[in-house]
Amino acid sequence: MTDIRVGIIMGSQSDWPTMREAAQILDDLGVSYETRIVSAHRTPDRLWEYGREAVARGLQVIIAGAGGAAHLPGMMASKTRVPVVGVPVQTKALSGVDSLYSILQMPRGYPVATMAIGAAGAANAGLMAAGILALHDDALAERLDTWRAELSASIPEVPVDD
Ligand code: RP5
Repeated sequence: MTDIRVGIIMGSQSDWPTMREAAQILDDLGVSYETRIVSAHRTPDRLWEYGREAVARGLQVIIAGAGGAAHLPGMMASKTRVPVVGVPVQTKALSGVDSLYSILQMPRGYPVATMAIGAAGAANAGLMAAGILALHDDALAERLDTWRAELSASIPEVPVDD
């Protein structure tokens, strides 16, 4: 058992600029996490082992980001009951719509909570993970409420010229 509560996994090093948005949110909110490159296609054994050990290691949420034929989140959801939050990474060829469709349309029984394409989706994955953990962590719930209130307060009421 580890005190790491969230696993941020991604199909490639090239996904990290997107997935670090999730890590940043978890840093801001004081949530412990680990980061790993786990590819459904290039390292299937690593994927299987990560999923097989996730519950025993104490992971409570897995954020999984991938692009293109983005099978990582769905395959991870098939291997563990730890909730999987999927992040479709934006691609050059199809702008991430390929990633989105690959992650979104799971068959009944193995859900993936699918976020928006790209950086906003990765940041929201961090917030989704924090919200899940906050259900049983009052201090985190307070930090998340403060984070949300600060974001809300930062939005101007009146638009200005550039
Ligand atoms: C996917 O293929 C990865 O998640 C990544 O988004 C995409 C491209 O990977 P690289 O060729 O950049 O390693 O498996």
